[in-house]
Amino acid sequence: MQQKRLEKIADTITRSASRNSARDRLNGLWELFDRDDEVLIVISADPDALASAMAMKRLLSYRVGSVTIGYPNEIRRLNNLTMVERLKIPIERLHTLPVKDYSKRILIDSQPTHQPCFEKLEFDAVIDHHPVTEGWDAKFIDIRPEYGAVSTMMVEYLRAAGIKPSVALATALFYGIKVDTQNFEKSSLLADGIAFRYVFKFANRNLVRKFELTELRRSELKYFKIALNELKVSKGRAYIHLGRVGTPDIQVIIADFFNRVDKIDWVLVSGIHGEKLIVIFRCDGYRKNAGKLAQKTFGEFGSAGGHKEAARAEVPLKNLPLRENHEFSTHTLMRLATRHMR
Ligand SMILES: [Mn+2]
Repeated sequence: MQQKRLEKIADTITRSASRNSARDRLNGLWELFDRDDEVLIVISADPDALASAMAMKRLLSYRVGSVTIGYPNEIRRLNNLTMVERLKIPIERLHTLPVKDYSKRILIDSQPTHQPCFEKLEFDAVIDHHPVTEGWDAKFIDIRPEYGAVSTMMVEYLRAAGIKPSVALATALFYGIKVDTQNFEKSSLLADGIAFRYVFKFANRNLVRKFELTELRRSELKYFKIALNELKVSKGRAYIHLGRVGTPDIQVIIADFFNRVDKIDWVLVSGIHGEKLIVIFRCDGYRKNAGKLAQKTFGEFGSAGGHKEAARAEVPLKNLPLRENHEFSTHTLMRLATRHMR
C-alpha cells in the first residue's frame, strides 16, 4: 500500500507533500470550469463525502451553470440519514441521473477503481484521502492519503477561496472530520485538528449530537417493551430473548442499554434472524471474557467469538439442542449459558 500523495494540477504531477499551496490547488481546480458547465459530483454517501460534496458545491457556486450531487449506494445508517434530512443536503441517486450528459464530473472521497459504477465514468477531478490507486486518470487530482478526512482538505479549499462556511456546511464538515478520524482516536494530522477547530466556530453542535444519537427507528421501540418484559436477572447476569428481529442491530442497542444498569455484570440478548439464532454478549470486561463465554456456550453449534467486553454468536436454529415442540425462549438462553458459568 502506497502512502504517497498524488496531485495533478494543470498537467503538473506532484507526489511529495507541501509542494502545492492551498491557493495553487484552488486555482487549478477552478481553471477546469466554465460558466455554462453542468457539474455532477459523485460520492459514496457517508458523512465525510456528503460534507465534502457540499463544500465543493459551495466552491463552484456562481462559477458554473449547475451542480448536482449523485450517490449510488442506498443510505441505510440512521445517523447518515438524519444528517441528510436535517441539513437538507440536496443529493440524488446516481441511477436516476443522466450521468453522461453532464459537462464535468467530480469524484470525491473515492477513486474510480473503488466501485464498478465509478470505473465506467470519466472524471475531470478526483479529490480523495484513500491510498492512491492506479489505472485511471483525471485532469485534476488531489489525493492526500495522510489526511484523516477529505472534509479537512475541503476546509483548506474554502479558506483559500475566502469563503466562510454557512452553519449547515460547517456542521457537515465538523461531523465529517469527527466520523472519519473517529473523534481523533484514529491517526490524524495536525491539519485535521486545525480544520476541526476552524469549523467548530460555525458548526451547530446540538445538530451533530442528534446525528450521533439517532440510531433507532420508531418501529424498533417495540423491542424495548419486549426486552423489559422478558428480562431475567440472576447472579448479576441479564438474559433477554427478543424473538424474531428485523435486524440484529437492535439486539446490540438493547444489550448496550442493559449494560448500563447498575449491578448487572453480564448481558446476553438473543434474537432470531432468518434461520439463525443470534446472541449478543456484553460484560464489563474486567476479569470476564465475553468472547470466551460466547465460544464456550455456542461454539459447538455455530460461529461464536469476540472481545473481552463484547461478543456474538450466530447459530443455525437446526443445530440447537431444543426439546421437541419447544420454542427458543429467555429460559432456554439462560439454561444454555449457565452450563458454563460458575
Ligand atoms: Mn473519507
